[in-house]
Amino acid sequence: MKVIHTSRHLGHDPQVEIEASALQPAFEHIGRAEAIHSVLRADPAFELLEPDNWGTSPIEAVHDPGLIRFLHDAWSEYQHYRPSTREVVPDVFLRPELRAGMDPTTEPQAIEARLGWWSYEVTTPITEGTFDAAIGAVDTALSATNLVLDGERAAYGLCRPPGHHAGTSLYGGYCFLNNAAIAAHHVASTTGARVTILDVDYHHGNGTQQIFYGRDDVQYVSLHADPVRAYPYVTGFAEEIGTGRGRGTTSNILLPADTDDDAYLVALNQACDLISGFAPSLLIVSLGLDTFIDDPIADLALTTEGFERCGRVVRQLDLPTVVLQEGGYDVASLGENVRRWLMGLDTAVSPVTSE
Ligand code: SP5
Ligand code: ZN
Repeated sequence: MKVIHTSRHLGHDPQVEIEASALQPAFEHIGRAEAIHSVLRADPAFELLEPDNWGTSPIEAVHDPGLIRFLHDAWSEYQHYRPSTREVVPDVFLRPELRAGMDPTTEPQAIEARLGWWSYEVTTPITEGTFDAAIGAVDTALSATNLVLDGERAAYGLCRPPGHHAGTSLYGGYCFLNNAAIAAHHVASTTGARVTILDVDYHHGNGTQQIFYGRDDVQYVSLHADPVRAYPYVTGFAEEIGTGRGRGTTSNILLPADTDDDAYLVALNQACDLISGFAPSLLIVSLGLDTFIDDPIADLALTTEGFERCGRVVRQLDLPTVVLQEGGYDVASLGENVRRWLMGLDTAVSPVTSE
């Protein structure tokens, strides 16, 4: 299987995170992608390739140009405000309720205010090379997608930073630009094909859902921890099914704490039935491995063998498939978990006995 990877992700280098009200080492860090890269590089079944440069127009087709401009400027502009700041984070959130009953306002000028205009939380810092890394992750997604459009049955994009929490005009949840959404829109808009995004990250992909909520050409199916207990808390409920012409093209399947391999596979088969019903021409998988039993910020109980079974279930859809990396924070197992998921998907990678 062909794998797209770029070292540009090294520019995004957060070191600390406030989690559960305490300052801790960052969960989303360089070592994650390095771990996946070193496992795949060591297996001759995978061929590693660099992404092409796609420029900003596929990004502007999905995101507010103001968000892209802000991400481009933020780190260097913040240096004028506070020189030598390593990781730039908002300390104020400009919620619309601040102007309740008044006219809505536009993006403020001060950099410390613009942070709180475009972001919704504090765990997604901007470091010196974050913008280049985020662009590299989009290029990775588009290049992997292009391999599949050119006839590969499957390809994997080792995207970092991840993307599924980033919305049209919003970044957060370790995500800046929505790699999977940009790839899906690129396919739908350039080929007219119907596309499904299957999101198996532990967390609901609020950004991806928001971007396609009113559209009927891109289906969004997500399996995730029940937002009653899990981040992002306000999206991902079962009754969210899309709106207008998009009604019925969003599906959320909620998982209880401690869901194991067998229970997860039941839910994944349900998701696959919904995908078969939509009959897309291409599948994009938002692959998060934070459903793993040892993940430090999650509470499901999938195993490494379970991930290979998941890949096999998705293979039965028999669709051209682009797999894009999202979350997964148990770095010791992350590379092997990705490898086994991809082995399950691709018979060419490792012959799998029939079910
Ligand atoms: C791409 C992705 O997986 N983003 C996830 C962002 C989650 N950030 C907030 C995590 C809060 C975790 N707190 C749960 C406490 C369990 N110890
Ligand atoms: Zn996640």
